[in-house]
Formats: sequence, C-alpha cells, structure tokens
Amino acid sequence: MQLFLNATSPYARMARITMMEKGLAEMVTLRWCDPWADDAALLNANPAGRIPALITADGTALSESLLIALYLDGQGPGEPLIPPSRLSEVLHRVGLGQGLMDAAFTTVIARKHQGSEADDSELGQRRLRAFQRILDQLEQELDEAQAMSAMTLADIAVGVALDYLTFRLPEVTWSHGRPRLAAWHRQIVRRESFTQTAFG
Ligand SMILES: N[C@@H](CCC(=O)N[C@@H](CS)C(=O)NCC(=O)O)C(=O)O
Repeated sequence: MQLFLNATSPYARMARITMMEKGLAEMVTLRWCDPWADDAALLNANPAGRIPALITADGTALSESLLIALYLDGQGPGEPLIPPSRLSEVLHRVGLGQGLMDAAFTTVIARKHQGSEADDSELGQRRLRAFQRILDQLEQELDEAQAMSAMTLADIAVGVALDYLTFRLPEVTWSHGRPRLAAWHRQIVRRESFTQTAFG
C-alpha cells in the first residue's frame, strides 16, 4: 500500500497513526508530497489534490481520512479501532475530533490566504466559537482514566486535533481551564504512534 502525506496535515497524520496502531507500518510505503503543488502522483491518486490518499494493495485509490481509517481498521492485525460494542460512543467522539480539526485547519488556511482579518469575518467568528464549544464538551467527556482504556479512532482524531491546535494555533491555549482534557491528552500522546508522527 502507499500513503500520500506530508508532515503538517492533521488529516494525513490521523491516517498514519491509524496505520501504525493497526500494525500495518511495514506494509505501507509513505509517499511524502506537497498537496499545494499539484503533485502529479497525488493528483493521479486523488483528483481533489488532497492528502491523505491511500493506494490499497489491489491498486484502489482511497481519499478522505475517515474512509481511509475505516479501510485500514479492517485490514491490520491490531485491535479494532471502532469496536462494535462501542460504535456510537466512538463515532460520536470521532465527530468532535473531526469538527475541531476542520475548524482549526480552515482557520489556518483562511489566515494564510486572507490574512488574520479572516478571523473577524462571520465565518471566522463561527469557527472560533466552535473551538470553544467542542473543547468544553471534550472537557466534560474525557479524563485520564479514559485514556487508559483501549485505543480507538476517537482517541486518534481528538488527540491529533488537539496537537494541531498547539502546533498551528497556540494562542487558543486549549488546555487552559480544561485540566481533565489536558490530563487525557498527556497520556494519549505518549503512545509511539503519536511520538513518531509529531507535527513538524
Ligand atoms: N476532508 C479531508 C480533508 C483533507 C485536507 O483538506 N487535506 C489538506 C491538507 S491538511 C490538503 O491536502 N489540502 C490541499 C488542497 O485543499 O488543495 C480528509 O478528511 O481527508
């Protein structure tokens, strides 16, 4: 298999961590690329030009981080990342993680193309409020004990989204006033799949 990625995409990191947690690292070739440079191989794999993209062993091209994670979860020997007994709980929290990631990534891209005044627009303000609401909800739902239970796709999505906030939007100071979430995050990012894929 081949995974198209870069070192700063939260979506690509989510796919890569999923691959590692499923014990598939040896079976996947990492194809480092710049999605903003119309990389020909990436466009061939994903005409949308976005990472992550995965070429499966039978040559099928997959796009969208969650679909790639779903596929990988069905392939590797690792424990299920979406256990049927926890389906609704895991999907609920994957949604929170993905919502946080989308709001953060869109903020970063809007600032890059329109300057920091993008934050003052109606959409920018909505995104900033969304951060706070999602973070407050995660503070209610997660704690250190939760981080000790079996790893799921929700842990990957939320952990990567929080790391992305620290990496690109440190002024959000997501951990301030959220001690339970901060304790949860400290445990999750100790995993090898997180330390080996740190943003940079
Ligand atoms: N919904 C997509 C989002 C992927 C995405 O936006 N990736 C960014 C990098 S973080 C990208 O490749 N952007 C290039 C572009 O939009 O042209 C997913 O979950 O995979």
